[in-house]
Amino acid sequence: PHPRGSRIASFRSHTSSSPAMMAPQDFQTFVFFDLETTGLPPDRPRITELSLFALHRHSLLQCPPQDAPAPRLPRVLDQLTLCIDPQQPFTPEAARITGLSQQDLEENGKRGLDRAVAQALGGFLARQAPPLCLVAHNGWSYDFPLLRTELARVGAELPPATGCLDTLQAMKELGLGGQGGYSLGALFRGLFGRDPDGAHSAEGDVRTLIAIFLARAPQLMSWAAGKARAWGDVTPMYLPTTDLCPHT
Ligand code: DCM
Ligand code: MG
Ligand code: MG
Repeated sequence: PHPRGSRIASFRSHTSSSPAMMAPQDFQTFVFFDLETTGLPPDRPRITELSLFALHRHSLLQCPPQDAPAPRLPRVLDQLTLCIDPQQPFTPEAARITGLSQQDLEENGKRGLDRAVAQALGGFLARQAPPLCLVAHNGWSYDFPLLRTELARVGAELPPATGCLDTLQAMKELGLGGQGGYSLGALFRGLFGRDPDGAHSAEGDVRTLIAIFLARAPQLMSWAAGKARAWGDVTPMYLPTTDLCPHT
């Protein structure tokens, strides 16, 4: 039933009412992910790096208490990290915080976000025990809409019933913020008393997100069971105006 890899028919919701909510369910796999990009939404950003770590609920619930200052990730996890030529310049701020540049990606022979990326992503997700929930910090406002835009560009889609959990939203609603607020860095500092490693690298941010999630796993997983949204209800960040021809 999953139209993986098929062309997108439309962006309409697959549910007729209550577009933000899915039927409550216990997700088996949580796929933590983060995107690095060329800029912020008004810049119509392109993806420059993506990282996904898939963890089964078994590991998320069995993980021993995290001892500051060295969070340990569960032993059993799958990960996929890719660098991507955005085919457009970075904003100065995006280049500064990520340490990437279009020239650097080009010189390393990186290719654009093509169908091979969509297929790798689809294959990675298909290996995980369903049902799946994607997890991203500020995901509803940034990572999910942008990934949908970029997949649309190459005529690819994810299964519409895939769950989407925004940990920024969840932590706010659950009142789980640190003293410095709800940013990834502030939440990590509140728990572990130091800055996270690898900030603004996709893999670094995912590792930080998992460390935070593990400290609150039962609460966040039950929040996800009732409040995750469906991938099919994610509105793309913007619609690509060019590059829609399947030349890749
Ligand atoms: N970003 C930006 N300017 C900021 C924060 C983020 O342009 N002040 C863009 C570039 C990052 C992307 O958002 O690659 C994702 O942010 P983060 O590294 O927090 O995941
Ligand atoms: Mg991010
Ligand atoms: Mg990041």
